[in-house]
Amino acid sequence: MSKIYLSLGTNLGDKKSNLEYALHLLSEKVIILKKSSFYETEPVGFKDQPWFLNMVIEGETDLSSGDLLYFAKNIESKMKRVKTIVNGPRIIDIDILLYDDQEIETENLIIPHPRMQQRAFVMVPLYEIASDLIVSGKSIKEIMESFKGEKITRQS
Ligand code: PH2
Ligand code: MG
Ligand code: MG
Repeated sequence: MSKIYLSLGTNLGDKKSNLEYALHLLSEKVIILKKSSFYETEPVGFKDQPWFLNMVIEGETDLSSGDLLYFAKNIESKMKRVKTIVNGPRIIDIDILLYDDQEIETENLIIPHPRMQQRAFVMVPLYEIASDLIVSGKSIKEIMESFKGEKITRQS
């Protein structure tokens, strides 16, 4: 079994149901050990779109990193994700953040996720469920110190 961290995000339709359905589909091949709260987050990258609902999970899986990517992409297709603009609106996005302590760089997968350290919508929920985690040699607290007010609120 490998320990994995995934980031989930959605900004179309019933966002909470989208996350819950994605978790349900993920649970077919991923044992979900921890779930962060849901976070309402300001869009990063492309501003003119609805706010996102984001969360992070910790899990275990027998899938290889490549198979996990394929499995996650399959869930996105099953949920009818349509690719429009880069960083644009989506019904569901499932990104692999970490896979054990591995550093992976293939044509379609880089782990640790190359942008995770810049994104409050990833690091804040990750801190909630794994405050002691070290990412590329840095504590999450250390990483979060460089954030500049990207708006994010935990849903009650
Ligand atoms: N995902 C992106 C780009 N921008 N912004 C927020 N707030 N949440 C996301 O999940 C997100 C984003 C690309 O995957
Ligand atoms: Mg993404
Ligand atoms: Mg993605």
